[in-house]
This record gives sequence, C-alpha cells and structure tokens, in this order.
Amino acid sequence: MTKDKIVKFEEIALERTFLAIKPDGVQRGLVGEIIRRYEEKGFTLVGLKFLKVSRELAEQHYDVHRERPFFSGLVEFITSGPVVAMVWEGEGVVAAARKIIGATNPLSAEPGTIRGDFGINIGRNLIHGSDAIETAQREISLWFKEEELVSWQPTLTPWLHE
Ligand code: DAT
Ligand code: MG
Repeated sequence: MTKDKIVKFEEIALERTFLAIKPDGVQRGLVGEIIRRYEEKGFTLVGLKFLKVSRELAEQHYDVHRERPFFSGLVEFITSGPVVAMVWEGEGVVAAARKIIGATNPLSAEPGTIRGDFGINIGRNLIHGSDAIETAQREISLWFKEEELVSWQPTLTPWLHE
C-alpha cells in the first residue's frame, strides 16, 4: 500500500445510526452476538449504554406509532427490562444496519439477519434500528447526550476502504 493510496478518513461519507437491543435480546443472551455482527461488518461503535428505559423515553421513541393499536404493548415491552442502546458509524450504516436486522416480522425475515436467525414473533423482534438518516439523527439525540458519543478513527480503516 503506497502512501498516496491510503484512504483519508475525513473523505469517507460517514453516517450514524441508532440501534437498541430490546429486552428480549438482552434476556436471551444475544448482546454479544448482535454487537459482533456490526463489528465484523466493519462499522464503528461510537456510543453504548445499558439502561432501563423510562416510559417517557419509550413514548417519545415510538411517537410515530402513537395511534397504532400495538403502541401501548410496544411501550410496555421496551420498558419491561434493560436494553442496550448504541450508536454505530460508517459509510451507508443506516440502510445496512436495517438489512442486518431484517424484516419487522421475524417469520418473514431472511435467514442470516438478526430477526431471521433468532426471532419468531413481531412483538419479540430483538432489536430496533433507525429507518432513515433523519430518523437516526432524531433518535440519537433522544437517547444520547453529545458528550456520550465518542468520535475515533479505527486503525482498520484502510483495510475497509479503498
Ligand atoms: P421496525 O422495528 O422494523 O422499524 P416498525 O417501525 O414498523 O418496525 O414498528 C416498530 C415496532 O413495533 C416493531 O419492531 C414491532 C412493533 N410492531 C410493528 N408492527 C406491529 C404489528 N402489526 N403488531 C404488533 N407489533 C408491531
Ligand atoms: Mg421502525
């Protein structure tokens, strides 16, 4: 690798997304397995916390679903046990993270995806991921303070980017 071929970190079109391992993922001991998939893909962890979600945060997080019949069950479930909240960074991470998660209903999710490999029921689908760049920005600022996010340059970068 010659010097002029080394990728400039600042020139990579980085995005950030918000992911949360829901109480079922934590209870089932899938925290490590789920984080591993994003690490191995080559994305960068920039924020991580383990918390019991308040009703207020849950309702704000799922605000777009407020009128849906499953809203109260959703809030009940996400507040029922600890969750792992994360921010991941990388080129194309918002859409790619959703692909790694798979379809909303685990029975329809492809094998190889998190929901396809580990889930059966739509109300126990293990993980949340932001569905668009704007949604990601809203969710990241809802769940994390600016100072809780860490910008860093993985030394792996030239092995992941041309
Ligand atoms: P996703 O989590 O794939 O972004 P979504 O935003 O449409 O899906 O819905 C949020 C969560 O609400 C989803 O992960 C599980 C639950 N949910 C969605 N549709 C549902 C339904 N028809 N019945 C019960 N729960 C549902
Ligand atoms: Mg969604």
